[in-house]
Amino acid sequence: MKYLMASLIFQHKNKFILFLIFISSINCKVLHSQENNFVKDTLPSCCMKIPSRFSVKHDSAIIHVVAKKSTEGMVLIPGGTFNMGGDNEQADRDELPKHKVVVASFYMDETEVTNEQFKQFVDATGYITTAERKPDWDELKKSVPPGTPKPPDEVLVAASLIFKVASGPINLNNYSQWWEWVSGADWQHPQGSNNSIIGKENFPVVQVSWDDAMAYCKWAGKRLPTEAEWEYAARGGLKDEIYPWGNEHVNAGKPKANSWEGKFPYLNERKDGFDRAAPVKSFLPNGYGLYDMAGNVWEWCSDWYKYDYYSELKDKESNNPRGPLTSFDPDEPFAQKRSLRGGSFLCNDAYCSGYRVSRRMKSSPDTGLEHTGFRCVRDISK
Ligand SMILES: [Ca+2]
Ligand SMILES: [Ca+2]
Repeated sequence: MKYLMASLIFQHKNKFILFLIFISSINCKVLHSQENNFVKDTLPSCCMKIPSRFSVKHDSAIIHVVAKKSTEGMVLIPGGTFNMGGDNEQADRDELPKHKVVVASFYMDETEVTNEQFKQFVDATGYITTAERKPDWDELKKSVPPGTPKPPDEVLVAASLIFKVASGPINLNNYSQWWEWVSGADWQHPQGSNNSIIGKENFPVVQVSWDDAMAYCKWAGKRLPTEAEWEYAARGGLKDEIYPWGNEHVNAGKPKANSWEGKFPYLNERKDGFDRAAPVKSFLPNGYGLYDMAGNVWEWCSDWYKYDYYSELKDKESNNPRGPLTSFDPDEPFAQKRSLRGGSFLCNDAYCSGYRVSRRMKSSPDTGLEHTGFRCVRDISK
């Protein structure tokens, strides 16, 4: 969501407040009025988006050190065939149509990558994450509408996006009301410079971009899962069910995932015990032994995001699909985006219902957020 660049005009102390009138209006009104063949109704997507940050030059290719290859902390996901895509009436257009997919066996991290694991990577490589680098206007302007003016230097600083609780009921079409661009926010300071991960070694690493996740995977001798692998694994061996544990609603019975109970984004009832991220393994695993495949933090996948990709795969059996060759999100047609899966501690039925196994999310590969992390996979043969 590169459009936010033109909209970052307010500064309060060290916090830059996202002022996304441009974005919100483009997403829900202008695009709608400019409707072309692929946009029939932008509203559902408008109600489940997450923001993106500024571009920086990528340097993940400099990672040469490779950790000792191991499947420790991973589980074997036995290959098979499944129906990929939406399982209930909450399914958005990008989850449809359901289509048959064959996935080969692979290993998958049983948890989201933790702060402790990511620290080992940074200590070994000296890697500097996207959020710790100053945004690069030359990169950024490639992804914004032509003619977008360069923002003032004071907003072109190392920063990232953190969640802020709203004071009361708000229009859920404007996520600038609960996302804030904060100087000093990064993986070691998920909520800004006054916040740290000390004592949270077993929490999922967040504020990491897709580029950061790819760099970690390269170091670890692993890779990011494809969307097909991720969804197949999330289903845990169940067939055509809504959640990793079956069809019982996320808020019914005992807590099954770290989500948002109550009224989003201003009243969190914390019935699951956590108002933000939780330590990994705080809830029961799915049938494959995978934790937090629903909720806690979103997880980057390797695929480009293209909203109508599934329509290319309908009525046939796809063998280990790797995603589309190009990205397209009609909500933000200038931005190239990667896919995210699984939902986060912010998910609820009123907004994204991201804890459903088929829910797809998207953001630009240089984006880090307080509710976004990743986990890795490894091929059997390696
Ligand atoms: Ca929670
Ligand atoms: Ca997760």
